[in-house]
Amino acid sequence: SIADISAGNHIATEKGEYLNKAKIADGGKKLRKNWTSTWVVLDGKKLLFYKESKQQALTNLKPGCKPESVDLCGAQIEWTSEKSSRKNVFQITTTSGSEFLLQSDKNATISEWYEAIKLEIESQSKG
Ligand code: I3S
Repeated sequence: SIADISAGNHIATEKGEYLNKAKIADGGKKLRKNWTSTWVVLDGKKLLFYKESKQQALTNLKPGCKPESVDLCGAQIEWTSEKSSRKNVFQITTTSGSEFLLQSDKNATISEWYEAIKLEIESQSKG
């Protein structure tokens, strides 16, 4: 789904949706897996994970309420059936050694996200 995100005079059309997210490594260090439902926005070269709800993410521009921002530049994306017993899981690995699993029970939803993120990563690598 597509969300229109308005920030002052700036209106950007971005892709936003709730996905299940688990961060499994940070800076190369493995983390204990903890799945959470997160509002995810694809913003060009960045993937944004909001802790708050969609509505808060769309309207809340208060300092200190910034989303976790993942740099997709040079990142890798791949489907995985080994990192989780859940279906429809793909993994993003960043150049800084962070690893994220994203999952949705809806096939169409997760495929859309996989393709969108993959396209973004590939468009960057062409310079
Ligand atoms: O790869 P794991 O350790 O089997 O992942 C499971 C754990 O994260 C588990 O939490 P606890 O370690 O607190 O039990 C989660 O509840 C499970 O959902 C994880 O497995 P799945 O297959 O759902 O990713």
